Amino acid sequence: MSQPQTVDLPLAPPRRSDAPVLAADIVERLTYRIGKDPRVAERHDWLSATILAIRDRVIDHWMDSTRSTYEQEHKRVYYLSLEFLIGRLMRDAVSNLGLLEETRDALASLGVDLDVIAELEADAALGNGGLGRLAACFMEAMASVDIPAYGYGIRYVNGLFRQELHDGWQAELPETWLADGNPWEFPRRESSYEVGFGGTVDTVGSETDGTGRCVWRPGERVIATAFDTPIVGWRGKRVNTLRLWSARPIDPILLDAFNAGDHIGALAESNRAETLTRVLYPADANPAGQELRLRQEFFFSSASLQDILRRHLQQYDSLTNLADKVAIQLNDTHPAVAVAELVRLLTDVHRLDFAASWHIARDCFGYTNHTLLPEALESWPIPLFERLLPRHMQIVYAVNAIVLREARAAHFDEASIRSISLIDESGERRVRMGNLAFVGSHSINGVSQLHTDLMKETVFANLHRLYPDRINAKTNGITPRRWLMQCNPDLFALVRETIGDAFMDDAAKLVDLDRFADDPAFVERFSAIKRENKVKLSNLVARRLGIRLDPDALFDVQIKRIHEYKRQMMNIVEAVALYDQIRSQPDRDWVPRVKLFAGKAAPSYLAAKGIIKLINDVARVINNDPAVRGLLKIVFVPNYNVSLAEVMVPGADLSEQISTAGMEASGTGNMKFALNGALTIGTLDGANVEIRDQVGRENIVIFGMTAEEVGTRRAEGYDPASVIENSRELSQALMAIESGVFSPDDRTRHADLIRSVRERDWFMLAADFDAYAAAQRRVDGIFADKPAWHAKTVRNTAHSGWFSADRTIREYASEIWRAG
Ligand code: HBZ
Repeated sequence: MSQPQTVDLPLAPPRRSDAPVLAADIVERLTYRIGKDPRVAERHDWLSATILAIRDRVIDHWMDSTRSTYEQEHKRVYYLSLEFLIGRLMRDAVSNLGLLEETRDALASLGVDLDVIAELEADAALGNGGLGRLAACFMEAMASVDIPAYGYGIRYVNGLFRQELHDGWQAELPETWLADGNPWEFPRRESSYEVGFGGTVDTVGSETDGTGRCVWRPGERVIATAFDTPIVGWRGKRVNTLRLWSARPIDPILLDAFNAGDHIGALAESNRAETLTRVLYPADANPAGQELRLRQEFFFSSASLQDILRRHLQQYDSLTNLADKVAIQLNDTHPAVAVAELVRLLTDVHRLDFAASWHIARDCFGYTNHTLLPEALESWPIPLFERLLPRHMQIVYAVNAIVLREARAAHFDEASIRSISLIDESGERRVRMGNLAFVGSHSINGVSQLHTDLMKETVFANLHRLYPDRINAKTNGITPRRWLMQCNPDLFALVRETIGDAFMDDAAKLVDLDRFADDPAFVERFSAIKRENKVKLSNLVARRLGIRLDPDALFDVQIKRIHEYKRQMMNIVEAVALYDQIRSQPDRDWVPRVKLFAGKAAPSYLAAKGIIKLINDVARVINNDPAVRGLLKIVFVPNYNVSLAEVMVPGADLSEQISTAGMEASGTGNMKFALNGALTIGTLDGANVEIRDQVGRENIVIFGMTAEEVGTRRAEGYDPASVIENSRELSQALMAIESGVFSPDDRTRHADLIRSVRERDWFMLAADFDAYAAAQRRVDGIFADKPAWHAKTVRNTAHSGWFSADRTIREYASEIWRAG
C-alpha cells in the first residue's frame, strides 16, 4: 500500500518537530489512562492511547468554541436525528487538526503504524443509510463553517447489524461498537433528565381543549444521560458537540423485591429502561411499527429539548427570545414529537400561554423530509400515542384544531382538509408525524430540487397550498474532507499540487482542474491514482472473499441499502443479459467489467434479501464459467459500512445511480463517486439531476424515464408483460433466472422475485431495461477510448465542488436557521 500523502496546513506552523511531544503524550496515556506497559501493549491499546492524546488536543478548541458562542450570544443550531452514521473518527479528527504527519511520525517512533491501528477503530454505525450519513457529514460541515451546533441522538449500544453472507443469504449479527470502550466519548452524568411515559393529565387552567396549562403525571420515568463526542471542523476552527442520550432507570434495582426473592422482577425496571437505547432500528423505508420505536423517539426528543431549554435559560433567563437564539432541525419525522413536547414544556412547565408557545415552537423548528415513499411516512395508532403520551395527544388535537380552522378560513374542501389533518381517519385512526412536523415548522425542506418539487405536488400538496412559503430545496452535500482528502489521499495530493490549496477551504475551486482534463501528463497521473485505488479495492476483495480482480477492468459499483426502488435487481439482470451475449458472441471486443455490489437489507424486507441471494447466485455461476474468460465478474462485498465505502468509492470507475425516477430523494453516494472521478450511469432522479447540471451532460450517462414519464406511464396502466415480450434480452435473462440456471440446487428459488417483475413491476425495471442496457454499452464504448474516458472522469472531480456539505450548510444557515 502506498503511504497517504502529507497534509501540511499552511495556517499551522510546521509541526513535525512536535512528533516527539505527541509520542510522549501517547505513552503517558497508555501508561496512566489505560494502565499498560508500552512493552506489552497491544495494537488496540495503542489505538486507545492515540485517540486519548488526540482528544486532549481537541479540548481547548472545544472549550473555546463553547465559550465564544456564549460570550457573543450566537444563535445555536440543534440537529435532532435518530441516526448518526459516523464511521471512524480518528483520521477525521487528526486530519482536520492538521496533525496527520505528526501522528504518523510519533507512532512510527514508537514502532507503531498509524494505518494499521486506524483500521482497528470501530465503525460507529448508529444509522441505516443516507439519512444517518447526511447527519454525520452535516456535523462535520457545521463545525467547518463555524456554526455553533449540537447534534442530538441516541447512544445505541448496538448499532446497525453486522451483515454476513451465509451461502449467499444475508445473516444479521449484533454490532458491538462499544465492546472495546469508546475513548472519544465523555459521559456527562451531570447532564441527566427525567423522561416520562404514560400516566395521567390534570388540567390546571380553565380551558379544556388542551390549550390550558396541565400537569402530566407520567406512570413511568427513565433517566436520560448525555455522552458527548467532540466533532472537529476543518482546520480545527471550531469543535462542536454530538450529544447522544443513554437511558438508565431511576432505581437500578428494587431492593425490596430483590430481598423478597423476586430477583428478576427487581431488575425489570432497569432492563426496561436500558432496552430503550439498546438497538438501532434497522428499518429503512418502513417505519418500525413497534412501541419501542415511539418510545425512543420521544425519549431523545424530550431529553434534547430539556437540555436546550436549560442551556438557554441559564444564559438568557427568559424563553420569549428562544427562537432568536435557537434553531432546531428535525432530521425527518423521527423527532417530530418534539413539536408537541416543546409546546408542552413551554406551556405546562414554563407557564407561557399556549398561543405563544405554539408560535415560538414554529419559529424554532425546521423539518427535513427524506422520502416520498408512502410506506415510509410515519404515523402512530391513536391508542398507542394516547397511552404513551397522553398530554402530547391533547396538544396534537389542539394544534390540529388551529390548522383545520385556518384551512376552513381559506375555503379548503373537505378532501383537502382530510389530507391536511394531523389525524388520519381513513382507517384505524393515526397521528401523522409528517403533518405534525410540517405544521410545527417554519421551513420544510426537500433534499434535492426534484424531490422538493415532488413534495409540493404530492404528499404535501395541500399543506403547501395552505402555507406556500414554507417548502424549500436544500440539495444534499458531503464532506470533502472525509470523501476526498482522507479516503483518497493520493488524488487529494495531486489536486493540491496542480491547482494549489484554495480548494481545501472552498471546494468550488476544484473547477480549476477542468483545464487539465485534456493535459496528457496530468491525466496520466490522475488515472494512475485511480488504478492504484482499484488495486487497493482488489486487495480488499481478495482478502475478504478470495476473488481475484483485474484492476484494468471497468469497476462498476453499486453500493447502498438494498431496496427495490434502487433497482439493484435491474443491474444484476443486465449482468445476466451481458453474460448471455458474451457466451453467444465470444469474439466481440468486450470491455472487461467487474460489477461490485454492497449493501444491507432490512431484516424484515424479504424481497431485498432475495435480491442479495440472487446477486450471489448469479455471481457464482458467472465467476466460475470458463467461457466468460474473466470478461465479467460479479462481487457482493459483505457488511457495507462507512469504512468500506471509503475504499470502494475511490476504486470505482462507474457509479450506479439507477433508481426509478421520482423515488430517490437525493442520494449522496452519487456525489462521493463523482468527486472521486467516477462516471455516473443514472436516471434523472434526486440529485443526479444536479450532478448532470454541474458536470455537464456529456460527462454523465443518463438513461430511462423521467419522473414525469413514470407518473404518466403508471396512470395509463403499465403492463410489464408486454414490455418484456418486446425485449429479447430482458425476456431471456428473466427466463434464465426463472428456470434455475443460477440456482440449480433450488430451481424455483427466484421465481417469486421474477413473477413480481412480470406481474406488477412497481419500480419499472422492465420499462427502463433496454435503455439501461444500451447505456451500459455506451459506457463500454467510452471506457475503451481512454483519453475520452479520463477527460470525463477529471471533469467529474472538477465540477463536484458544489456538492460540498459546506455549501449545503451555508444555505441552511442563511435561509432556514438565520445563524452563523
Ligand atoms: O436520505 C435517504 C434517501 O433515501 C436518500 O435519497 C437521501 O440522499 C438521504 C439523505 O437525504 N433516506 C434514508 O436514508 N432513510 C432512512 O434511512 C430511514 C431510516 C429510518 C426510517 C425511514 C427511513 O424509519
